[in-house]
Amino acid sequence: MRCLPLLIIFPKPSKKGAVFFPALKGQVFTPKILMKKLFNTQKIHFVCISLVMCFGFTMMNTADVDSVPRAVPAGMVLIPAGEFQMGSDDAQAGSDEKPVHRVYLDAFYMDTYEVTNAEYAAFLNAKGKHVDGAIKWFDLKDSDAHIEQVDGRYQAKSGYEDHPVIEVSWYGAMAYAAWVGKRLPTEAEWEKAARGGLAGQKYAWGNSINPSKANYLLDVKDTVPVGSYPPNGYGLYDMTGNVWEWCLDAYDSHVYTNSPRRNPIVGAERISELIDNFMAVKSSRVLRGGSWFYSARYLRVSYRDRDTPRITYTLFGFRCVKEVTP
Ligand SMILES: [Ca+2]
Ligand SMILES: [Ca+2]
Repeated sequence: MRCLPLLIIFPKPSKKGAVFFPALKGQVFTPKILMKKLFNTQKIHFVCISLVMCFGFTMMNTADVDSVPRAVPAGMVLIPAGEFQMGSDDAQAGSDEKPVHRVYLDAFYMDTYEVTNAEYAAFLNAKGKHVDGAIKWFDLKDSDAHIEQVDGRYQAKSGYEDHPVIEVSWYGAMAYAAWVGKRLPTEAEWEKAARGGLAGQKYAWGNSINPSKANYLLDVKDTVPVGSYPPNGYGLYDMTGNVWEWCLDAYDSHVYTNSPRRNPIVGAERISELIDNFMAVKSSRVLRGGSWFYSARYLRVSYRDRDTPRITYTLFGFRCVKEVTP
């Protein structure tokens, strides 16, 4: 649209270098006659003024477009707005993955990697605690935990700095997300991101899986540093395997039968309402993506797991998203 004003009055090329100006009633000019007319007719003055105004308008409009903030936050990937097919009807799909249905999501940013032990330790140090009242954010005493407390400071255990944090409850994931100015993904956001722009595929890259593509089925028997396997089509790592990832939503096995078409969230009217009151949440929360312990069926992008938000487990971690603001 920015080019339209220029197209309306721009002279059309003609034979032998002559030009045709609609504003001058269809007269045809050679360059020599044109130069003479340019300084002698009021009509040409009008054309010149119009050209200057259109140039200014074009530059102003270009500046508007370029000034729209579109910088992707560090460590995140832009997942574009649009529809995708959520759920699965393949032979391995559970009843809660059906029916396949269309969902529209606004654009959002998603963490490139699962949140690491080093990142989570920084959060615990900032808060000076790993328990909030009676609720554990992080299970420091579990021998599986990869964060320890040394001289009152939290730190990743040696060699586990870049591994995904585990032994973190849903509350602990929510509190971390708020601290970094992000939030957990909705279940729909997680699945769209995991699909990497592909439609109807089992995994983040296609329909087949082997141990070169993801950390699963006890191939390594532990978490691995985030980003150890190839990314999906959106540039996201470990959406399949390594650790299960907490989502924002309550788990509802029947929700796909009447899911809202746009930006669905389960268990609250609005995302902001859920975030503002998250410590009061009691119902099970969705987990996605499978883990290093699980078989391929559970790593499918449409597979839906859930657990109580209080649980801290050796296979559960998370990553965050951030809304795109104009
Ligand atoms: Ca994962
Ligand atoms: Ca535990």
